[in-house]
Amino acid sequence: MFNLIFPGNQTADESKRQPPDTQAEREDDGSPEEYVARSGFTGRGSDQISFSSGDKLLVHAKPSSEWWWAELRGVIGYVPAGYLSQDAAEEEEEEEEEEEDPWQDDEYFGSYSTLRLHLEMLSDKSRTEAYRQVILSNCASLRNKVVMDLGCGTGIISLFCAQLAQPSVVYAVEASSMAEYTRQLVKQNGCEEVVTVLQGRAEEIELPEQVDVLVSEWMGNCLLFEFMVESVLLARDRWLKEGGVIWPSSAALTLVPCQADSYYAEKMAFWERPYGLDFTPLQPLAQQEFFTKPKFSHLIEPNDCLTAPCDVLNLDMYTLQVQDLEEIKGQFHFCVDKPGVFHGFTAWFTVHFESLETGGATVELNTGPNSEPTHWKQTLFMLDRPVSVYAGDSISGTIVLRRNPVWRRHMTVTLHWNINSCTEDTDNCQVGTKSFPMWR
Ligand code: J7C
Repeated sequence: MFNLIFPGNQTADESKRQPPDTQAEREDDGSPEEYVARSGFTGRGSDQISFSSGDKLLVHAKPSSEWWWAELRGVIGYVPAGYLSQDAAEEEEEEEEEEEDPWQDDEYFGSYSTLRLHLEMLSDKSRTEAYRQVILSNCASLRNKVVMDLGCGTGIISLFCAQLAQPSVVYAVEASSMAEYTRQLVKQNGCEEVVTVLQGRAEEIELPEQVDVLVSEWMGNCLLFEFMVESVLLARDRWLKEGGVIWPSSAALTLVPCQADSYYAEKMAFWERPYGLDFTPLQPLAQQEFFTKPKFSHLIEPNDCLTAPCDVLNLDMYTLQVQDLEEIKGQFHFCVDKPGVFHGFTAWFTVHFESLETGGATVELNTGPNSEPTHWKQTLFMLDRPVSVYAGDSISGTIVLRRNPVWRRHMTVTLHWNINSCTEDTDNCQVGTKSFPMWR
C-alpha cells in the first residue's frame, strides 16, 4: 500500500577520516573554491565542521565524492559534499522548490501517477468487488443521479456506475496524472457520455452542480493514514446535496491483542543464539529498529487472536468533521479466551455502504482476518516485551490516533493497556503504554 518516503533523513557517513595530506588529493590548481551551504550540518568528532544554511565555505580539497575538506570562519575540517552547492542563485531556487509541503503532494500524487499502486488496488478483489456490489445492488436508485467519484484513479468505480446503473453523470475526480489515461479508458469503454474526468485536487476543482452521491475509496493503512478522508469531508461539505449519500457511509477500526510468534522470532528472538553465539546485546537495537513503527503489511491468522476483536473507533461519514481528525480516541476491553503470548495488537478496518433501496442490504468491506485478505492486510503494533496471558485475563485500555500537526498525512497511534490476571493467588495487574509513529 501507499508509503511516503520522507525527506530529511540524510545521515552523514560517520566513519573516521583523515585530513587529506597528499598533493594529489587537493584541487588541481590549489586555490580553494567557494560553495554555499544548501542546509545546515552539525559536525561530529573533531574533524568535521558545523555550518548553517547559507554559509559560504571555502573548499580546499575533495578527497572523496562525499566528504570535502573546507574552511569556514578560519575553522577547517570535513564537510558533507551533498550539503554544498556552488551557484547561490540556483540554490535559492532549489530551496524554494524544496520547501517542504506538509501534505507531500508531489510525492503522494506522484506515486499514483504510475501503475504500481493502481494495479495493487485493482487486483484486490474484495475491495473492487465491494464497490461493484454497492453500485449493482443500488442500480435502481442511482438512475438519473449525479455522482462524484473522488480520487477515481483509473476510473473503475465510475465505469461500474456507467456500466451497471444509469446515473445522469459521474464526475470522476483525480489529482494525479493518471487522469489522462482515465479519460482514455472512459472513452475506450464507451462511457464518455456519462463519465466526465476532471483532473485536479478535489479541494480545488469546480463542478457544474451539486451531487446526489459522493463515492470514494479513500481508506489507508490503519484506516486513516494518508488522511485522504479529509478531502472526502471537504467535498461532502461543498458538493453533496442536502440528503445526498456518501459511500462508504461509515468506517470502523477494530483491534485485537494477538500473538506474533514468527515475526517476534524473526526480528527479536533471532539474536538470542545465532550460530551458537550470544547476540543479545543487539536486542535493544532490534526493538528500536523493528518494533518502533507498526508493521503495516501483517496478515494475522485467526488463531493468533487471543481474544474476540473489539471495535475501537466508529466514524460516521455524515457527521465526522475535519477537526475531529486531529485526535481520535477509543477504548477497549478484551477477555483472553485462551492461554498464549501477548506480542502486540493488530488493527484493521471495516467500511459500510448504506443501501438506497428500500429494504436493501448494507454492503460491507471488511479487511480483518476472518475475511478474504485485502491489499491493506492488517497493521501490527508490537509491544516491547511479550507477556504471557491466560484464559480469563482481561486486557483493557485506550487507543489514541493523533494526527501529526505538521505532516498532515501522518499520525501517531498511542496504545495504553492494563492486563488483569486472575491466575495468580494475588491479582496481578500490568500496565503498558507505547506510541507508534505512522510514519512521522
Ligand atoms: N483529489 C483528487 N484525487 C485524490 C485526492 C484529492 N484530494 N486525494 C487522493 N486522490 C487520488 C490519488 O491520486 C489516487 O489515485 C487515489 O485518490 C488514492 C486512493 N488511496 C487510497 N488510500 N484509497
